[in-house]
Amino acid sequence: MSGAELAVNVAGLALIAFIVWWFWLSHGRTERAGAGPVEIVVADGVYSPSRVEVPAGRPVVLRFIRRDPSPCAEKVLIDAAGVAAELPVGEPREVVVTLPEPGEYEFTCDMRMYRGTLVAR
Ligand SMILES: [Cu+2]
Repeated sequence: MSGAELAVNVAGLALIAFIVWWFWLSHGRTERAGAGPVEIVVADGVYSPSRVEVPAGRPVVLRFIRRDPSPCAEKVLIDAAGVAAELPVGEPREVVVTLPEPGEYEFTCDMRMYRGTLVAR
């Protein structure tokens, strides 16, 4: 293998590592609800954070910030909490959620392309 080929391979591996990090790891963080609202950005097909820990049995404010103008992102559904909210583009929309029982609850867009999890503890 020549030096040039080696450099190309190393660059390729670095690119793959970056893509893996970007698509899976950078968006896969968990956020724990504190005193204030939990901000969830809706962009590029993912909720960030996509896992949010909330206290069970207490109301929590989720502040959705939609950056994705595509119709796919226009609604957020949290079935377990009876929430179906329209999200305006670029304007924060707060949703109050109370999950009575500990457990994991999904939140999604209308088409279930955007997916996130609320972890009630
Ligand atoms: Cu969608």
